[in-house]
Amino acid sequence: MKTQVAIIGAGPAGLLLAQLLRQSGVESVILEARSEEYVLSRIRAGVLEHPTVELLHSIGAGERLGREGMPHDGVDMIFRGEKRRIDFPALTGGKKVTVYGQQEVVKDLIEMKKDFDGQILFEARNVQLHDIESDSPSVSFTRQGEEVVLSCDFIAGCDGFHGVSRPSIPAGRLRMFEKIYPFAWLGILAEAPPAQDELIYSYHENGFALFSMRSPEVTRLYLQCDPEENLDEWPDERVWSELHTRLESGDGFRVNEGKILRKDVTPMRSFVCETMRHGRLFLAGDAAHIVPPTGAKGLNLAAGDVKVLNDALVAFFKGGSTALLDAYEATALKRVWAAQRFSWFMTRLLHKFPDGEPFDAEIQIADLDYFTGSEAGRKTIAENYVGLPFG
Ligand code: FAS
Ligand code: PHB
Repeated sequence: MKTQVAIIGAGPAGLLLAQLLRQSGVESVILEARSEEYVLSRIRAGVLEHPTVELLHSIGAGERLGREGMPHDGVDMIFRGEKRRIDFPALTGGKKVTVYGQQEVVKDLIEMKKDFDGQILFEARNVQLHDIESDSPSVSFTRQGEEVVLSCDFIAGCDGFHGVSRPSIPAGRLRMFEKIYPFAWLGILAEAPPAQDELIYSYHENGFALFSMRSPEVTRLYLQCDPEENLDEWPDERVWSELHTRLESGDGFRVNEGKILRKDVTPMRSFVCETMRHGRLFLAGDAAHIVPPTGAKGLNLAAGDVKVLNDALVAFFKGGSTALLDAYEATALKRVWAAQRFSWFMTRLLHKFPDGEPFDAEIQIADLDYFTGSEAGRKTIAENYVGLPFG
């Protein structure tokens, strides 16, 4: 097999890159370890930034998003029982975000790739990268019992945090940074109409809580919990009781209860691999970085990476220039660190730190009061939340 760009991973990064490359007539093959059913079943991000929405529309992936996506003009933040709103359009010259589940984005992009050239090979096992320091790299894998070799000009490592691409870079060349948080998120998906139209982020003495949604019928909710939390100790009754407690704000708001369809624990870390390029291998998305979801940045950061990578690959294939390829790391990392900063800022602002000192907790309250109480503070949250420009 031969292609121009071998893409490892059919998550948002890999699928979006394939669609962007197609617009410029660049061929790609996506190798995905899991089945299509599994990929489509993963419940992850929920908020699309303004630039991500525009990018999806620009590649023709915005039709269902336009119909089913829920535009949001702001978020509420609660602390000490008081609810304050961040008005996005007023603070960012009209920008907003759109709530549209990551699995819906993935579904739309899989359909587009299948309709175009069908070059998404699901259940590609034992993927291995070869000769990434040469001008003729390749990828070997097993599929339907057959050993296959895919020759290519470039490899895009879009295979997430646990993928094979980052470890394919010589250890001595990897520049990595990591911060592990002393808490996790217990997330539920509930068959219950969202009790209000906008998201709520809540700082509470019991711990952080987030009210979000997926559709007019489905509510998405998160509770700060211990990283080693045992889900058996969280029966539905306890989950709902804790959510009501942590989201209380004296305005009569109360989440609607319903059948819990999913319950899972997501650990929290900040991670950056600054080596986003090695030879003909380019990393994008979670393969290169992880953010705590408090800033709703993970999926959107992946979109930013692949926009920059697409422009660099197209410049090479169409004009033979390597300038943008050589600048990929520096260009992508500028936005990566800006998103890391905001995600850390929101995480530090809103979570209860188990070993924090009383002084730190008072500073958190003072920070919440300032960043939600002053226009300057609200503006810094709004402009980061709706999304910084790509590239
Ligand atoms: P992904 O991990 O989505 O995709 C990588 C793909 O590569 C997967 O399909 C995987 O099966 C495949 N793969 C892995 N190894 C492979 C191999 N060896 N060979 C072939 N294929 C391989 N972000 C938010 O903004 N908000 C959230 O609420 C949020 N919640 C999250 C919850 C969880 C449990 C997780 C894990 C992440 C969450 N994220 C959230 C972050 C998430 O949305 C990521 O940022 C986003 O999926 C990044 O997309 P990709 O880089 O494409 O990586
Ligand atoms: C979600 O809806 O899954 C979601 C929303 C905002 C976040 C994180 C997750 O910051």
